[in-house]
Amino acid sequence: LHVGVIGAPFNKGQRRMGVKDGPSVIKDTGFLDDLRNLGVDVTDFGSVTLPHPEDNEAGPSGERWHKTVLEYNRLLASSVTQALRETDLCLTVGGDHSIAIGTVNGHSQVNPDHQVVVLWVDAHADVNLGKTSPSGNMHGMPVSFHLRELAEQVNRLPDQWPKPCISAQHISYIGLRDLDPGEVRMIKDMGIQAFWASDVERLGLPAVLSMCMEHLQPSEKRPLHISFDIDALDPMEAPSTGTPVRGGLTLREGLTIAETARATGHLRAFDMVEVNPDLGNQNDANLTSQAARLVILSALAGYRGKTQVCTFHLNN
Ligand code: DIR
Ligand code: MN
Ligand code: MN
Ligand code: MN
Repeated sequence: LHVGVIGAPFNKGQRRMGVKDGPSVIKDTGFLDDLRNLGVDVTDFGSVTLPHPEDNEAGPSGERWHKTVLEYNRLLASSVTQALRETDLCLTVGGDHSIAIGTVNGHSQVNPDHQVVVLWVDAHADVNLGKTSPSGNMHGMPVSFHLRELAEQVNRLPDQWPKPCISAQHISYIGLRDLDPGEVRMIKDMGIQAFWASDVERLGLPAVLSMCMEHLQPSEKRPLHISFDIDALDPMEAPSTGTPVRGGLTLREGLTIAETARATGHLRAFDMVEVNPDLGNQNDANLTSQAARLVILSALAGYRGKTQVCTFHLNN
């Protein structure tokens, strides 16, 4: 496996500036060397940053930093596309979750005959429109930019970037527990497959993952993209994040999601977002960046505590 790694130290999708340091604290865990030691071929593509000063111009529906968020994501998207032309899997480390505007778009640009399918692991649905968002923060909106069903309702850049690239049937959620009223309605109206934290409890994670994979059908022509918001995990295990919500997934469940995605053989892009080392104390920051490291190592190398999980084990 050859992995391309991109840093996305971006924080204008929400109001807590420390999330910009997510990529550096996650890199400081040494996960790049861990991946190499686990036999993964790693190319570090460095970080994507805007070449000009940021512009706080809001969008037509009050989307905060609209222009900056979208311009940043256009740059990021081209890096993701480039990384995927040269490697097998692109890992993007954020930054806030608005960076998934660029990662999913960039992944979709790699091969026009392929349909990207997305597993969104998050306490939140991130499907707000400008007009349904109570906060105006664009990290709560990335999914809306990608959905064909919402194409007419999203405010894009003047040249209409980004174009939608998935339909409602191409995305599943796991871990939901804090949605805005407009988001609940849109998910229901579009028929998006959504497993709340309570569904994981009720049905068990293996059943939930089977239904997700059955629904998304990842394959050569349906490359899998995982967008993993660290706030999907319970704040006991990942406290340093901007919008923690209690009653979340365990780290063990996060690792199982990552391993199951890897075992499909069709995982092509992975986003790790919303680690903010400024929030909480040093121990909180360490817990959170280590949780991110372990989820990444599981997704890319099947690592779980010194032992690489083999496909045989997962299938039996
Ligand atoms: C909320 C919070 N739904 C919003 N979203 C977050 O601002 O749109 N996403 N925190 O991760
Ligand atoms: Mn190669
Ligand atoms: Mn999110
Ligand atoms: Mn979230």
